[in-house]
Amino acid sequence: MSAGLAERVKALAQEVGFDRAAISDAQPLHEAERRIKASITAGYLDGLHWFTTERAQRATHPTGLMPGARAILVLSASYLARMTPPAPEPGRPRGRIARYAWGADYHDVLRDMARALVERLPAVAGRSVRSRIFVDSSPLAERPVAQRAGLGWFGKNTNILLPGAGSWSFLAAVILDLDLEPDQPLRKTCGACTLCLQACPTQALPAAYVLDGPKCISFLTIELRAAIPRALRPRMGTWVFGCDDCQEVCPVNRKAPTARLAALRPRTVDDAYPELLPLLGLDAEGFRTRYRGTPITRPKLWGFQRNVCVALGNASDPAAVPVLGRVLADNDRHPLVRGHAAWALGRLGGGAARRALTATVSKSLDRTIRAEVTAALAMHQG
Ligand code: B12
Repeated sequence: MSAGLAERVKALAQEVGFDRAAISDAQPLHEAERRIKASITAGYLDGLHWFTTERAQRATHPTGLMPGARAILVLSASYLARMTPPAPEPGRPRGRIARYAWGADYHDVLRDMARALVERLPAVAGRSVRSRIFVDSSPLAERPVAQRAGLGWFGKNTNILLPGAGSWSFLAAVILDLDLEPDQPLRKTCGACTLCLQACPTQALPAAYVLDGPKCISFLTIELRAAIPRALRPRMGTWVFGCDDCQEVCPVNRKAPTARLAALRPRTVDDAYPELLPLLGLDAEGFRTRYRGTPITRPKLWGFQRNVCVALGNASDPAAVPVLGRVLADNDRHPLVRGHAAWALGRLGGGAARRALTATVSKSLDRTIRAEVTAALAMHQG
């Protein structure tokens, strides 16, 4: 077991751009396996069709992910950027994008750094090194392994909090066939603080360390490939991609320093607080051009515009009414975008919104759009 080699590997991680590095052994993560399987049973991972008990098993058994695994190098990179929201301007409502998606796609940025690290490992170890890189896309329970390596502790909002840096950090891991001295888990906890549990607008944190995924705004705006449940829409505020509500209230996060990786920073104010109405004008090509290389392409154009409609419903700006009316009437649009435009018209209220909704009643409409129009008209009456 080499402590000196562990320190040299961690120093290399910083040289290639990671902020922090810590080492875990490659033993199974039994506690995480139990908790993740309990989450699946409770329905907290519903909607993520790939998140099966088989995946939970694999994600918590590092030697199954790389035979011969001896240690796991766990890495972090801060994505905390600061951007002051522009003053509200009537007629130009804006939405919000979660901080982690303000800049380039972190999968690419962190994977490139991890590859650079792996390439230099043989020179540091004095022999060839077998390794496997994990940046979210492949199954490894990254948060539990980061906790075991002492990189941070589990916050009650389920995110890993790093001492002095909070949770505004991505995680990555490299399984290695090197014998490296493991670090010890931290003794820190969130104490009696429950601010994050109270702050979640959709009550997606039913208890400390438990996330009810199907209620999480991050899930609803990024992963859900269907209609957003109507009861949750009014609580989503103006988030159009991801959500930071449970992180923004965290006292540990208030003291965090900003990220050193320039690629993860926003270039313009619209990368963080996009003007909403122009987003409904994007076609597939315009969407790709604008968001290529960022995480925002994940929900596809229709999923993103579905979210934009909900945000417009919540933004209370009457300038949205004619635009939403045109979206609702447009046969070439995805039915879910049209349906959510109807909901937004119902939520905004007023004569013009009602006229836009009633104008569609006589038309032949997809069943799901018709149900949304009926529900939206009922909101006007209520
Ligand atoms: C699926 C997923 C999601 C789903 C979550 C579904 C769910 N119900 O968990 C959705 C889409 C909602 C999501 C949202 C977000 N995600 Co996400 N997500 C993942 C992913 C791919 C898997 C997470 C997972 O396995 N979830 C299943 C749950 C049950 O397991 P878990 O979270 O790992 O850990 C739980 C248990 O294992 C248990 N546990 C295990 N051992 C121990 C030990 C102790 C002592 C305790 C107390 C608890 C405990 O507690 C945890 C909470 O239940 C990871 C990447 C990865 N491969 O790990 C990123 C990841 C967790 N996400 C990340 C981020 C940044 C986010 C968002 C902040 C993005 C945003 N701003 O919108 C939000 C945060 C929402 C939140 N409060 O958690 C980061 C988190 C970084 C960090 N510092 O913690 C990760 C690690 C990606 C990365 N590589 O950086 N995400």
